[in-house]
Amino acid sequence: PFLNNVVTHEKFLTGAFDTSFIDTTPELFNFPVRKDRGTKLLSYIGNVTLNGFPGVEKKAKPIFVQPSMPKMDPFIVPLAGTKQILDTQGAEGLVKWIQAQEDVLLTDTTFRDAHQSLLATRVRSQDMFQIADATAQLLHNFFSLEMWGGATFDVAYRFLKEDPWERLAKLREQVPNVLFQMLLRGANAVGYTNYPDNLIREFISESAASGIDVFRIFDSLNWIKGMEVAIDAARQSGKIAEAAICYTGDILDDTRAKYSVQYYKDMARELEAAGAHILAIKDMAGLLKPEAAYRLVSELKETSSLPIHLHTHDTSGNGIYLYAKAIEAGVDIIDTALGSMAGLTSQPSANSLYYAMKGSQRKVRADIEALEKLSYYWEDVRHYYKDFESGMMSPHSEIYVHEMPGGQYSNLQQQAKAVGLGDRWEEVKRMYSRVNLLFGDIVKVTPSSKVVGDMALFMVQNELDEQSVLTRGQTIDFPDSVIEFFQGYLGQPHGGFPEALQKVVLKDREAITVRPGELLEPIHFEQLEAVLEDKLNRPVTKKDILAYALYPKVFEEYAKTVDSFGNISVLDTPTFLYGLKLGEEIEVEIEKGKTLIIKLVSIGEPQHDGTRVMYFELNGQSRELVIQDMT
Ligand code: 3PY
Ligand code: ZN
Repeated sequence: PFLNNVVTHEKFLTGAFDTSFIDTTPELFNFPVRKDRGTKLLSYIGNVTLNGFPGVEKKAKPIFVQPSMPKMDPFIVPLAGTKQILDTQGAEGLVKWIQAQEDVLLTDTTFRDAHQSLLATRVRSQDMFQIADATAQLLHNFFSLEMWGGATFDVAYRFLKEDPWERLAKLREQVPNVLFQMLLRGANAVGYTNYPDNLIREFISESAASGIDVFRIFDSLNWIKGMEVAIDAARQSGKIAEAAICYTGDILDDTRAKYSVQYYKDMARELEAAGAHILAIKDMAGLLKPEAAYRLVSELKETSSLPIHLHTHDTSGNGIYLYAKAIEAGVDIIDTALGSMAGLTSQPSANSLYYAMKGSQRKVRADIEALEKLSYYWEDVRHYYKDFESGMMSPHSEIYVHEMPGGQYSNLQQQAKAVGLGDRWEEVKRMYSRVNLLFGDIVKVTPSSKVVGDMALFMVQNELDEQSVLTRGQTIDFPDSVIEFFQGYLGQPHGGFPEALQKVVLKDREAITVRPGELLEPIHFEQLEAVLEDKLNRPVTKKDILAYALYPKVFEEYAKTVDSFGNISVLDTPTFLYGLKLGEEIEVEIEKGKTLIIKLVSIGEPQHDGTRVMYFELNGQSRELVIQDMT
């Protein structure tokens, strides 16, 4: 399907032809019109300079300080770490090693959840690559780096126009010593809908082969059946299956008996039986109060022999306090972010936790100097992404009431603005907790949290309350995500669906009670490969096919952008987001040892067709480009 010219044609290359073959095979002389890499980069820079970047206020490019880099000796090889334990002793060996540690071990979430929760997932690979060598040395004694999965996979393609697999591969090269961890949404993989089992298996196997060591697997309704395939696939790949219990409600509140300590203990037993190597308590909204953390960790320690890994968000400001209580109760591993990327909707700060626990019985395994050095770097880099900050300025104790996950808050706020409800945000938040109760008090985490958010917006927008939804429901067209949820396509909630509501939402549609993966047609990877090669007119990789299977439209859009602009992930972030100032010159390393020097010389007046000529210098040579001015 892709070009078959003299450079690629098998028969031509092997010489197995007589000269008539050349006359009868005209496609031998079809050559694609290819812009060179330099010109493609200039087109991107020209475009972003004139037209701006989506979600970034269009203004003169700010002056950013050069991020503070820890001074490292480039000849020092990072010390061996947990990665070497897994590689030499296998999953069981690693689990034994965790259990033998007296110290509290840390996971750093800076490369994933921290920026997903603070900066709408927008941190680019470049900013990670710059600090990765130093991270390998300075965090060598960490349990893991959470650096992939969750929303980072689709945001990389969708907004950053970069390949998440390349992020993984390059970081793996730079960080050979610490376990890499990803967040996997069970049967929803890194997406928002259930996928066929063979896609889940292939995705996990390819991720494992590309460098992921720990798969934190959860189901958005805590439905074990939705996690089993992924747990099995992670085990099959020789990696760590970390199965998560999503924490919701309040075990200390007797009026919320649905999510009791017993409920979590039963779940822990089932996850251990399903093959988990580690149990995660995934407190995705930050609802776990300090005393509850003590109680839950203690009880789970009694129930299960697995190590316990605790995750929270610091939205309420109580994060360090609850971690201290969990540490007292014997938790094994804790998720933190580097100081400057911590707090609020992100994870609690590793730096602060270090000091908080100093002098207590159990030590937090970290080097405070190392944490501070890395934190300075991220403090500077965070400025690049200012426009993606949520605007939350201080701890929000109301999180205990609305129960919205850390990563959802700013997203739903954006969604509310987009449908004209920006000034009714308080009402939307209250409605969010009312919808939760209307749905029967469900676990809320991607994608079930999105269903609750969609319904809350829908109800506020249409002036509906619980009563009118039920009485007038037959005449209401509910949002698609709500219909799919009540059809059982995200799985089954604990305690089942509220029947009366399910009836009015579904009308004459059928609901399923089996695992959606059992009903979905397996992906035919060869067929998909042919389709994708045809669309892109080039050979494709297994990774491309997997991304296309997960997000067909997003991947195609991404491929189109790469076709026009080349690999723009090589640009520094200020240039990527703002373009160049007049007279500014930058160096771009497009591959190891190959650097382009790019300068914006001047911008021509707008033409009658809405274009402008932009004058650059590329490695000292003048270049002119015609760019559409869309402002
Ligand atoms: C995700 O699924 O992306 C999450 O971070 C859930 O908490
Ligand atoms: Zn989280």
